[in-house]
Amino acid sequence: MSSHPIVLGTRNPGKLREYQSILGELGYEMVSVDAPEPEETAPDFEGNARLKATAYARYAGALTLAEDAGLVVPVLGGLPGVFSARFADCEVDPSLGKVLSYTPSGRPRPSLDEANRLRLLELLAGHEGEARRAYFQMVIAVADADGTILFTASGEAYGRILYEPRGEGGFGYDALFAGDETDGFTFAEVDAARKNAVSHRRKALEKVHTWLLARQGLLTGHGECHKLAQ
Ligand code: ITT
Repeated sequence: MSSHPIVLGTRNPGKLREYQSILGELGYEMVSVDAPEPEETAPDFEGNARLKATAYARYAGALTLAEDAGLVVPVLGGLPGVFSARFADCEVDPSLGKVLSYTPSGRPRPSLDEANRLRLLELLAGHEGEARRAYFQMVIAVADADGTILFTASGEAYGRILYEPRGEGGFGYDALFAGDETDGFTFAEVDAARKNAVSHRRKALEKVHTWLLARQGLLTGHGECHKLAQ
């Protein structure tokens, strides 16, 4: 299968690895871009995915994918949600599901990830059973070289939050997330291929793959894909 290069706008090496694996399997080659990190100012995943895709595409001058993702815990009013990557640097009111303030600590990603997991465990202390249900959500946006958004898609993965981390793989909250589709093993305990087969990222990327195929058909004049490509 021939390889099609696509730019991925992310500063997260964990995401890049997963894109390379999932889209690599489908015949695409992911190219990262060393652009300044856009500020994530939107209130929801879709808004942030759109603004990241636009910013990275303009920088790269090429078709670009970017996502915004996070862990949603209903008993915490949806937190950490769009604040997942920087949760430990936020002052929150979990009863309202609100972030009251955010002060960037500037710590490196691995220690921030660990602090994020600890913060989540602290907030869930005393919550049992169904109250520990959670899901990962991700929204991906595809932007054209000039930054115009061409397509968006979302994916979810459901599970529950454990009482302590398990496993060494993955990134972010994976060691705390026992997935329904990984038989209760955490996304950090199963190997990368098993996570990538059922993850929120996989589900959204399958929709992007369908869209890309439709677009290629449209560009080469084959197929009846005009509705998908709008
Ligand atoms: P970019 O914006 O540069 O892509 P980021 O890590 O800042 O990287 P997000 O703003 O989308 O990305 O935040 C996503 C956070 O949600 C991420 O840092 C993790 O804490 C968490 N997260 C998302 N997907 C995850 C996954 O598959 N496994 C574990 N944690 C995940």
